[in-house]
Amino acid sequence: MSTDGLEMKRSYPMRETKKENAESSTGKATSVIDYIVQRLADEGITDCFGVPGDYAFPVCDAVDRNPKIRWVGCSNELNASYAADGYARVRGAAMLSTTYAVGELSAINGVMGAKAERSLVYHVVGMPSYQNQRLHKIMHHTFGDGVFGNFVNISAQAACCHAVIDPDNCMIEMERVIAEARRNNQPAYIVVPADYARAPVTPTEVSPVTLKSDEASLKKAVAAIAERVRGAKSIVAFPAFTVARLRLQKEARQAIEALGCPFATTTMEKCIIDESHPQFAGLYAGALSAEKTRKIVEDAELVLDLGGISLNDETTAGFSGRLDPARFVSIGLNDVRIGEQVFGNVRLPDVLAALAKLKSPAPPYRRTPEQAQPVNGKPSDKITMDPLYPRYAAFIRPDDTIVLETGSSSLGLPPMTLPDDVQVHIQMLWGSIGWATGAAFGIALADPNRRTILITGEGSHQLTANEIGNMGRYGANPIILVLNNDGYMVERALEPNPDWSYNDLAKWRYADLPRALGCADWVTARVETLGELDAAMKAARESRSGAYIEVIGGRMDMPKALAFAHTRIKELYGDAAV
Ligand SMILES: Cc1ncc(C[n+]2csc(CCOP(=O)(O)OP(=O)(O)O)c2C)c(N)n1
Ligand SMILES: [Mg+2]
Repeated sequence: MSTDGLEMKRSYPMRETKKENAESSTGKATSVIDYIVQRLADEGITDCFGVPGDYAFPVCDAVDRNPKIRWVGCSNELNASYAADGYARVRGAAMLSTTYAVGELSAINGVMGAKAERSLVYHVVGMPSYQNQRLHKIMHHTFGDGVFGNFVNISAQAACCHAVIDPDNCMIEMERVIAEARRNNQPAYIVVPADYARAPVTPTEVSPVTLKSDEASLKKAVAAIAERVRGAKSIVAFPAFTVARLRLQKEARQAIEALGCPFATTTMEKCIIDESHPQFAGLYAGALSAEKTRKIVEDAELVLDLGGISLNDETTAGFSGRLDPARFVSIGLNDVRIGEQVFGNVRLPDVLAALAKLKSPAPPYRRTPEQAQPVNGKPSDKITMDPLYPRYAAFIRPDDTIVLETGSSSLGLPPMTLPDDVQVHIQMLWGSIGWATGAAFGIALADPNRRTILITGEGSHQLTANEIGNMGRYGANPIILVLNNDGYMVERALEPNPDWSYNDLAKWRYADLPRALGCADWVTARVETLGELDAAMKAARESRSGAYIEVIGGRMDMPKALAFAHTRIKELYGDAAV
């Protein structure tokens, strides 16, 4: 995000701008909604994902006439929220626009996911006019009770801060929510009555907040970390997913290089630093980790958590690891915690910069490079998981962005070593299926210089597959790999009975979807053998437009990690499940 705008004082009204000519002025003072949209554009946002609606017309109009932001129409609000989440992960922040109640409520699951996984989405909602609210009119998209605040309270739960905008509070509230959203890197909910949206904004002098550490607190925190580092015979660092959200990968790498210690990642941080890095100790997933990785992590005297890793049931393979919280130094976005000591008001970038100046007495770690996983199988072989994931890994290139869906795919691909300069996005904590298809759209638009590769199961894909139409419409050219294994395999694996009817699906003709959804120039294929898969992947790579490959897998053919999860049903779901 550009921070230029944050340093200067703002004194408005600006002039209303027209899309055709950014400089032209109608002579009218800036409207509330033009101000809001421009202020978000100042944050570096160039696309607004959403679905229009009458209460939101002022928002949509303002986006349409603002020369800095493009309207990106989505098939529904859930997809739009996923797309905005994906876009924010790449660009630092995103804008989502939905209409009152029916729209915003449909978006809520996606915005909640962005909150859980710290992705900064500005959710801007248009609501019935202040006049009609004041008169308690019976309006559409309400319960017909003249009450207008009940959905605001719900949407606000999906954000870290919110503001109900009027002309007088607009400028102050915008600075407040932007500062708070950036502080937490979580969504902000901005709701504006339609008549207020069109009213002129009240000029107010505001100073945008710059997020800086408290110097004294930072000094103390760094001294305390340095002491722990000096006293530790072995250290392991965990760069957290938040490092990627704040785009601090370089700073985290520099800190790790200065310390010379090994670093590990959980699946949420897959490829956050190149996996060829000599200090990379491997993927940590509790008992599912390689033995060497597990020893480095679990035996380390000091665990440096850089950004707040999420040791949840998914990243730890059902809490199967042995991690002692007393050994942790936890560096969050805004504080540092060491045992019972908390240093508040210190920012992650400042702590990382200070760590890059520390030296550790622990012997520097250099890993022994391993062989890449071999690509096996004959062209005539049916596609099974063993040869599938090494093939995907060999197919992935530097500059690719991988979007991984929850399901068997999110267990199959992560153990593969991937090339340098690959980005991986996964929604592992919130885990809402369908996310990856929607997010892939936002991710593809956020950085068209990288090739977006979506890897999803067909069951998840059914939730949001209609977004493919908009991928074609807006010129995104992802490669989509859909594993069709005749149902919700991950669920079949997590239950004693794999044959419950609720894990079956309608049998779609997946490879026909792009054509039906308006992407007639996409490369499409339905593949059953390894040879067909190889040929289709080659064609996909060569295609300048999108590509869609339906990969036919076995109904119960699962990656190793999933078979392991099957043995930990009790830890995952409690005694009653077994
Ligand atoms: C919104 C939502 N609904 C339901 C679930 C529960 N769920 C988790 S994984 C999954 C099935 C995924 O199946 P599929 O995408 O076909 O992947 P597979 O494991 O078969 O490869 C379901 C239903 C969820 N996580 N999110
Ligand atoms: Mg499936």
